[in-house]
Amino acid sequence: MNPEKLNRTDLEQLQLERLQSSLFRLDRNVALYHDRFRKLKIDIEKIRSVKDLANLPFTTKSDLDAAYPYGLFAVPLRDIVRLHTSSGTTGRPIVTGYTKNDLNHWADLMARNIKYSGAHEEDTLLNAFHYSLFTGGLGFHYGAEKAGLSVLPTSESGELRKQLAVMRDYKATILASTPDYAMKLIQAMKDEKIHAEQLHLRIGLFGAEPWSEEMRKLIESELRIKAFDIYGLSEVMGPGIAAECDQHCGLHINEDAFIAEVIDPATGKVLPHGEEGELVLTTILKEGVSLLRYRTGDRTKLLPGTCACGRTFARMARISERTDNIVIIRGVKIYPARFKEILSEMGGTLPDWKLVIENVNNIDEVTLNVAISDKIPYFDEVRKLERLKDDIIRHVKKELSISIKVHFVESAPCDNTSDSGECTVVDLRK
Ligand code: DLL
Repeated sequence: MNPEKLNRTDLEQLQLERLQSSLFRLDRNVALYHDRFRKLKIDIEKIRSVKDLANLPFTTKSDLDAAYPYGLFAVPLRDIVRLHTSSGTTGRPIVTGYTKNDLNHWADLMARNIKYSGAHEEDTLLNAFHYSLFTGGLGFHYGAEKAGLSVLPTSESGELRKQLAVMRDYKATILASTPDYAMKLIQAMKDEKIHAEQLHLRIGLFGAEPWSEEMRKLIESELRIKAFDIYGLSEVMGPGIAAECDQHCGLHINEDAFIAEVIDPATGKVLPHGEEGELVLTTILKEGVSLLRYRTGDRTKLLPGTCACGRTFARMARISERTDNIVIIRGVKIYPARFKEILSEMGGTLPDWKLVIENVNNIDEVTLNVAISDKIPYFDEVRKLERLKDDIIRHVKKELSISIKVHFVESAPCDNTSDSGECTVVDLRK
């Protein structure tokens, strides 16, 4: 049975069976869900159709945060074989765990999504997603191997020249990376006078951050490839939740593993296909950490109509933005409050600051403007200020894995400066 082409009735039957067993596991093994079902007087035996999902409670990022680190695990740690994390609402990450079965399913779903692009066993994929607690690196790695591709596990390296040499010499035909990293490689090609014809690329698989149609066209023409969007989030699994096929008419959701709903973020009401709102995902195959109606914070809509590729899985539009205040910089997800925490960790009274995120030549640039005042140590000594600047840059890099610029400015940089250090993030990319 190929679940990708099931008719709606059969697909919903498959989803219902998986949902029911997932609900029983959650009720039995996860205190948060067990207590919530009791409190809300929910009888999970009464879930008889996928539509009944709308009567069940949401899971939010704060639920995951409160359960740090293992409170939502549905199996004992001895059955967990891998852990990954994603950004939390506080300084603590969200931790997620996978059983052996989870890793097998994940690799299968990723292999499926990679093959949507036309990738096959003759292809060599250069994986420029970070190999780390982030799900991008290992998610693509095992998916590509399962699809029978040869994988170059380079990770996201700052040594762009070396990355390009590996790509060229080992004849990589597929690049997997954030769109931002692809733009950096394109810039490096210009600097090194490397032409797309000297490379062997034919496909690009991009995700982990929002990117536009305009950016797709640019990447496609500069690298002479076909570019595909892949979506996912670590709390739910990682990449491989939805991906574009060669029709490029939205991202097919892997509906044999996830049930997708789009809700009005203000009221929680389920919206019909075609209306934009917040994507909510329910996992129906996962064992380690299974989530019921998880509010992703991602804005999109489900697309009406069928896809010419013949797959019946529902399609969603590319993610337009977030419903919360998370900012995504080069694939790294950050709550603005983290900047405040980092600055306060550096000692002294909190300075007034403003974070400006710009897109310069399609590459994200981040500048922290800090007002010179007696709130910052050595505010009147240039040399020491320079050292402070370096310290902030280093500290942000260490804590958030992003490079920023720091500018000391004369006047208060914010409209809403206050003693609390609460200040604005100005995202000029929107
Ligand atoms: O970014 C997983 C991933 C890795 C997806 C590699 C695709 C490729 P997190 O770090 O947990 O996981 O971040 C998840 O990133 O909720 C979205 O806001 C954003 N995001 C992921 N993919 C896309 C995409 C990975 N294709 C968060 N377009 C999600 C727009 C995306 N935003």
